[in-house]
Amino acid sequence: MTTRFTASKQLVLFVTLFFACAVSAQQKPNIIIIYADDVGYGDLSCYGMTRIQTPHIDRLAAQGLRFTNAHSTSATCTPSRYGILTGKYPWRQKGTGIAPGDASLIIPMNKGTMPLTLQQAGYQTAAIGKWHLGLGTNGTIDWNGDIKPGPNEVGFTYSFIMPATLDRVPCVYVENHRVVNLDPSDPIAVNYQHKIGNDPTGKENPEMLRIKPDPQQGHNQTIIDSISRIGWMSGGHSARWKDEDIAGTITQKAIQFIGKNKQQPFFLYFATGDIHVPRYPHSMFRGKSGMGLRGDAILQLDYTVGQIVHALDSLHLTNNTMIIFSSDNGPVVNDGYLDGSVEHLGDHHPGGALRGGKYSIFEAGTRVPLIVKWPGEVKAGKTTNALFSQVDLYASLAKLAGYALNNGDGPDSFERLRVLLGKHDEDRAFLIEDARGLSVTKGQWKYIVPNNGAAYDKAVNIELGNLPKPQLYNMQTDIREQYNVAEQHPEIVKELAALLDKVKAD
Ligand code: NG6
Ligand code: CA
Repeated sequence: MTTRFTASKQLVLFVTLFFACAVSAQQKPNIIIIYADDVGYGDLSCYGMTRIQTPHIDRLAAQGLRFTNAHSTSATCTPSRYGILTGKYPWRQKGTGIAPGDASLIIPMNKGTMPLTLQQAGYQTAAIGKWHLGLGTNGTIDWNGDIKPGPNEVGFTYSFIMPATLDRVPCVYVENHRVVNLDPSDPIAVNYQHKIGNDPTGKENPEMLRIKPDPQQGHNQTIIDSISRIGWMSGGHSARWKDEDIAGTITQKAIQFIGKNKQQPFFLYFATGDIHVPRYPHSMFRGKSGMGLRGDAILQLDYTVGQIVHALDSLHLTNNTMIIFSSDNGPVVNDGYLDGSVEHLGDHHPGGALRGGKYSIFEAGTRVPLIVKWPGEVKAGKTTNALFSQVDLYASLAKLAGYALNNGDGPDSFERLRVLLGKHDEDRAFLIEDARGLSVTKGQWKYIVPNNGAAYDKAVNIELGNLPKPQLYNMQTDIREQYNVAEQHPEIVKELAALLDKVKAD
């Protein structure tokens, strides 16, 4: 009798605990960040693109919140990714510029990161897609053995990545610590100083190429999948990716991860290769946009977003999943390959009404699309002009997960969950962006710190915004940064310069 009583009490306790866990697990929303590459402010039809339609991304906006003044921390990829994942301005740390394909891991392992914090809050966490934050330590990566430290050492429980950019060797996927499909008898070697191995290069064998590199920009080293890249690679032939399969491959991995974790909270950092160069989307999209390969890549990106949304719908996860869509930096049309995108651009402005583009301290360098969808919690169809920075996602998502940041973690990340959920339109107190130099935006004013960089990059045809004297723009009346009013408002220049000095000293 006593035994039976105890057993049934245990059962009740077990059932209660089980439901308690199930309920609390359900209460924490899944989080997916879809981080596109080089998508400009004006590149999506919900942000004014008229030449092609991006229905799946537009639907996110129609069912969620669309930001019109959201920024990546930087005008290139590596630093923006560093900023979003660590909640720290990349310019605080040396070596956070565009990373070569054999760079060491630049995210410190002894500090909190967005994925680590979410993991501690009970999430399964995955990095799938483009990494470009370095791997290994001290300049050594064992491509044929365990590749670490990497994403799994900074908070991701699962990773399936392209190590750097699509235009940099090695052109292989790395799943957790290992190159996928590597034949040990054909080991990989990578070199960024000189040629290694016998694989043809773009320089020596241009007749083998499907897309010509721009002679002004290099990209004429080892040929992988009929496209020459930055850097030399030998071996690993069975592991090399096919460019047209990248989007499908990483989307499948993302959907598998979602399916596997459908009963517990998950965080997916899904970094697409689109629309970075070299652009060689699947034949489903090639030639379909009428805008050349860049437009075709936008169509592929949109389709990818649709696939993720569809997977969530079929698994009944839609209502409990927050999707954040954004881009790592502004647009570029010719970023090293003569792929026809310049010729087919026509009247399309990838940066919308904004000046500059990728690499630029002008607005189009970092003001990017940002859309948040979470049915029930985020009001459908709202637009906000709140000044917002991706560096704040870390603290905001930690708050969402019910987890307080440890002291010193995410030092530049402000908790702005209410703005992210569309419950408030408050501007960030100030915004700091970096390209070659730094800029500070506060309220209507944007101050660009004097610097000696080139004003214009001819190879990519982008105004970089560098000037050896102070620049001040009134973003409310002059969103295109046409009229430098620094001389008329020396007190504002002084105030913003002092603000920057203070933030630097923090
Ligand atoms: C640049 C490359 C460009 C691209 C970029 C990184 C040259 C001349 N240009 O250095 O092709 O790879 O780096 O892009 O090498 S990012 O979006 O990953 O920052
Ligand atoms: Ca990028």
